[in-house]
Amino acid sequence: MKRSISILASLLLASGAVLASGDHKGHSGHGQGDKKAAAPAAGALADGEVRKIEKERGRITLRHGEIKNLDMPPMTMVFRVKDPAMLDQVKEGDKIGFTAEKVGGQYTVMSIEARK
Ligand SMILES: [Cu+2]
Repeated sequence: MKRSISILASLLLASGAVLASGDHKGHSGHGQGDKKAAAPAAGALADGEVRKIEKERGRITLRHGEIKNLDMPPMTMVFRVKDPAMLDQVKEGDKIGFTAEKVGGQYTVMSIEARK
């Protein structure tokens, strides 16, 4: 009895391994159609909270979470904004999702999405 159980277990393990590799293959084949896999870092929104807005200078101070594409840990800092008009969408204290890139050596907010 014990013996047949262990045979069954090894059969299950073997079929599990086959299933896992088949699944993996399927994923790499789907790569292009999967939006999240296609845009690993640049498209990911970072979390932020607006601390200060300086529209005339095109700047925003954010308390932000990790920014993966910039390899930046959470902190509060000043960003430039790509377009000062973006600052009309938000006010101090707002929670936002945003994307940032280093443009001309300066950290620049490229997009802002208000969060409720
Ligand atoms: Cu930062």
